[in-house]
Amino acid sequence: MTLCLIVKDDSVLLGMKKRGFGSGRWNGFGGKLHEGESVEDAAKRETTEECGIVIQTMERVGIHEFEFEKERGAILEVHVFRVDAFSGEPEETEEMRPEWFGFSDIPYDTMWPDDRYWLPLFLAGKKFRTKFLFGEGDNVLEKEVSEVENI
Ligand code: 95L
Repeated sequence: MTLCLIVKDDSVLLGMKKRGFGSGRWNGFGGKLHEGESVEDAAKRETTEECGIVIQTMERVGIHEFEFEKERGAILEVHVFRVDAFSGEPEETEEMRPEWFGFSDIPYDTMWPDDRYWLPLFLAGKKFRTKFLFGEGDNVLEKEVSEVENI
């Protein structure tokens, strides 16, 4: 899976997910890979589908291993990209309502509960690897967050 965080000056673009997985939360953009598709292509495709932005350049800055207690053993691998050049203006779609948030104004209380542990590293320009185990209500039961030189 892919997760794109679009950065402009000291703000990041998040989307309020209107339906499906993660709805009611401010998410990054992205999703599952189609068959035969690279992670980069999937990241670009999903971002355009979800908010109209066309990615020009991006860098892979993190990788998450997410596991859910009710489905132990199945690891969801999520590649995180920082997007620093793009074209187009964010537009609302059936899936997402995009909005810019200043780095010091991130709505952690309305985001996936893991975000508060790694998004500060992202915003500081660091690279990272994480593992999270989620329980009931996507509570964080276990976490490992490390800053790395190379991803
Ligand atoms: N900005 N963060 C996200 O969009 C995000 C964060 N954590 C997650 C954990 C599990 C999952 F399935 C999805 C996400 C997720 N989209």
